[in-house]
Amino acid sequence: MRFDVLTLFPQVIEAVLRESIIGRAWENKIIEVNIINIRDFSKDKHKKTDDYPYGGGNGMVMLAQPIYDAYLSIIGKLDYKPKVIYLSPQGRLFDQEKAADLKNDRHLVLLCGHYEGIDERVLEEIVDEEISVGDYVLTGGELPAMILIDCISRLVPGVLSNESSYSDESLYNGLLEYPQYTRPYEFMGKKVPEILVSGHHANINRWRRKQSLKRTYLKRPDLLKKLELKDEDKKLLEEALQEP
Ligand code: 4HQ
Repeated sequence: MRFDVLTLFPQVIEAVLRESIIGRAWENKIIEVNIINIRDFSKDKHKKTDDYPYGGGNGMVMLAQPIYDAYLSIIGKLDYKPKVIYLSPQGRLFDQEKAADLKNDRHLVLLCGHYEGIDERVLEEIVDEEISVGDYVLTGGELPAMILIDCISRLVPGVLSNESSYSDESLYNGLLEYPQYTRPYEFMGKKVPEILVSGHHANINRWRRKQSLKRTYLKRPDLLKKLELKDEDKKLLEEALQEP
């Protein structure tokens, strides 16, 4: 999986993605990340990357030319066209399903805007898809781009240490995660649920499934409505809701 990020803040992207699990995957070449500084493609003697909006109004608009040339510097070396994504509140909302879908693209170019936005003409020219990470306004597309990279990368085989670690977790199966416990056995007078120390794995799995169903029903009923529950799950959920 390869990501190219077009940004005015390359150090921000670099600093965040070099850390932790994604940083290790990058280091180990399980994923490839190229961070392209749009400013490097400015033809202006002051390295200007934005200008006042035609028609007036607040803020600045990013220039088309440096973005277009940065894009050409990527595709010039390729014999295929990577998917170009513009992070914007106008895009379709990003979710786990979209992440799984984008993983199949193998090469994504993520365009991060700042200020009031980007000259529409370069967007029309290079952008394949607009994606939003939520219905709120940010100062730039860098955080959204990193959300996509983080979320898609962890689906790439070898990025998470344990292959199965994403397959049984929250939202992958459309449900919320069951509660987790670690040592000590007792904290603030509260003991770990007895079943988890029983060593009976079939019962533990049943209990976890039940907790996932219950939590999803209580906290995110909207997620549950998207699923077609099997009879077994319906029974578990009914049981769960009768328990204190
Ligand atoms: N912005 N999801 C405005 C976002 C955003 C979002 C990024 C702010 C683009 C120009 N991007 N710039 N929400 O709020 O993706």
